Amino acid sequence: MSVIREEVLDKYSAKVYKNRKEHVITVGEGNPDVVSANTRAIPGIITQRGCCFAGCKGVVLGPIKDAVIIVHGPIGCAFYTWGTRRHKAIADERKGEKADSYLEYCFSTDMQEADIVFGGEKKLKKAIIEAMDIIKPKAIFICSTCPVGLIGDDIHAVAKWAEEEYGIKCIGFSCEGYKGVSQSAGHHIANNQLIRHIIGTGDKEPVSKYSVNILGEYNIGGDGWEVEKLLKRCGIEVISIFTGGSSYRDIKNAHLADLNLVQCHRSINYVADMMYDKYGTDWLKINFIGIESCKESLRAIGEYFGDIELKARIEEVIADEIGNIFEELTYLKSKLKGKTAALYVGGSRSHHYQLLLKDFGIRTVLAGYEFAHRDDYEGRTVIPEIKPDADTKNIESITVEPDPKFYKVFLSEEQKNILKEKGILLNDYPGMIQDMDEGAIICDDLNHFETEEFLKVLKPDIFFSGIKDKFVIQKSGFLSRQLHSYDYSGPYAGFTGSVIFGNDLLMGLSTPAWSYIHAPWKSNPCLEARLEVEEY
Ligand code: CFM
Ligand code: HCA
Repeated sequence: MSVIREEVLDKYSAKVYKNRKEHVITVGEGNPDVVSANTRAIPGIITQRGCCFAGCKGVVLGPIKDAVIIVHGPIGCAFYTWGTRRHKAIADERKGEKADSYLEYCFSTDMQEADIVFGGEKKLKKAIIEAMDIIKPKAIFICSTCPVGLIGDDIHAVAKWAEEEYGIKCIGFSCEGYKGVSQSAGHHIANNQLIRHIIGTGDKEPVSKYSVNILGEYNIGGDGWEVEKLLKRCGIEVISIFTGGSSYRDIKNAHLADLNLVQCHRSINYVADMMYDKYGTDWLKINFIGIESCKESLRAIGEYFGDIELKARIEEVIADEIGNIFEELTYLKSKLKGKTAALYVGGSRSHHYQLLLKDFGIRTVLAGYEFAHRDDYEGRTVIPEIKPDADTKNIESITVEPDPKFYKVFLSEEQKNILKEKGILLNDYPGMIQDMDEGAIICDDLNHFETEEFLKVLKPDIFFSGIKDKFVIQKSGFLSRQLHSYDYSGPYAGFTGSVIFGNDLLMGLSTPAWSYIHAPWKSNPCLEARLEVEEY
C-alpha cells in the first residue's frame, strides 16, 4: 500500500477516504495500474475543475477567430472566457477574402432577471441582428450557460432562424455549465457540432503532396504557430488546426487532409475518431512539447507518409533546429538536472511536460489531471472496460457513417502493420502512465487540501499548476509555474519553445525568495471565529 497516499489522505472521513483513494495511485503498485477518473467531485472539496461551458466555449470553440461566439447567459460567464486562456490568433490576409479575427471581443446577451423569468430568446435574436449589422461574420456560434438550460430557451431554433434570415452558418451549443462532471463534457459537445455542421463543408483542396490537420492544439502562448512552422519547414501543409489560431473557413476543409495529428487527446479525440469513421483519415498521437518528443513526432509523420525525400528533409530540419539551441540547451541541462517536479493540469499537459522535463534531467514525482478519463492515464485499451454512468450518458455520443464522396483509405492493413512493427501506433494513445517512473504518484482531481499535503510529503523543487492554486503553493514556499497560461510566457512547443521553457524554469528556481516565505496562516490564523452558544 502506498505510504505517501495514506499520509496525504489520512485526515479524511472514512467516506471521503474511500472515494479519494481510488483516484490516487503509485505507479507500478497495481497490476495493472488503474486510476478512477471522470467521476463527480466530492461536495465541499475545493476541486480545481471548471464546467462544461468552459470546455465548450472557452477551450474548443473559443480560439476559432472568425466566428462570433455569443455567450447566451449572465455576463460573468462571458467575461471568464474572454482572453484569459491566452489562445493567440491573428487575422490572416488572404486574396479576395476579408481578414477576420474577433478574439479581442466578448459577445454576450448579458441575461438579467427579467430574461430568466420571461425567456431570453428575443434577446438572443437581437444580439444576432446586432452582430450582423455591425460585423457580418460568416459564422455565429451560440453557447448556452446554466440558466438557459434551466429556463428552456431554444437556442437551436434561433440558430436555424439566423441561418435562414442571413444565409450564414449559425450553430447552437447546448453546453450548460452543469452538464457532466467537468470541462470534458463541453469538449464532447463542441466536437459533435463541429463534425455535424462544419467539417466536410469546404472544398479547398490541399496544394502540397502531404497535408495534415493538427488536432488538440490551441495555440496557447503561440505553441501552435511553432508547430505549424516546423511542419511547414518539412514541407507538410497544415490544412486546419483544432482550434488554436484557426478559423471556420479552414476547419471546413479538414476532411481534405491526409492525416490527423493529435496533440491533446482528451479534448479532441471524438473528432479524430469520427473523422476516421467518416472520411477514413488516420490519426497519429504526436507531442510537440519536448525535444525528444518533437524528434519522435516528426519522424513518425515521415514514416506515415513513407517518402524518402520527406524523411530526409525531416532529418535536416531536426539537425538544424537542434543546432540552433544546442549551446543553450547544454547550459540549461547542467543547471536543471536532478530537480524534481509535480504537475497538475487539465487533461493532457501533465503527460507532455513530463517528457520535456526529462529532456532537462528533471524527475516527476507527482502528476495528475483535473478531468482526464481513464484512457488518458492508462491508454485507450481500457475504453471497453469503462462503464458509462448517469453523467456520461447525459452527453450525446454520435456515430457517423462513411461519407460516400470523401471517404478514402490512406494506408492498407499491411502498411499499418509495418508501422506498428516500427512502434508507430495509428488511431491509438497509450496514455500517461507508460511514460512514468515506478514509484511516482498519480492523483486525479487533486484538491487544495491534498496539494498542501503533497507539498509537505514530496517537497518538489517545482509544482506546475494553474491560477487557482499557484499562490497557495508559492505561499507555502515552493516555486509554482502555470502550465495553462505559461505565466504570460511561451511558446513552449517545438525546439525553440523548449529552451524558453527551460529559461523560465531556471529563472524561477534561481530566486532565493522561496526559502524566505512563511505563509502568515502557518503561525496565525487569518480568520478567527467563535461560536456564541449561550446566546441561542
Ligand atoms: Fe487539452 Fe488544453 Fe489540456 Fe484542455 Fe484546459 Fe488548456 Fe489544460 Mo487549461 S485542451 S486538456 S481543457 S491541453 S484550457 S489548452 S491548459 S486545462 S491541460
Ligand atoms: C478552464 C481554462 C483553464 C484555466 C486555467 C487555470 C485555462 O479550465 O476553463 O485554472 O489556471 O487553461 O485557461 O484551464
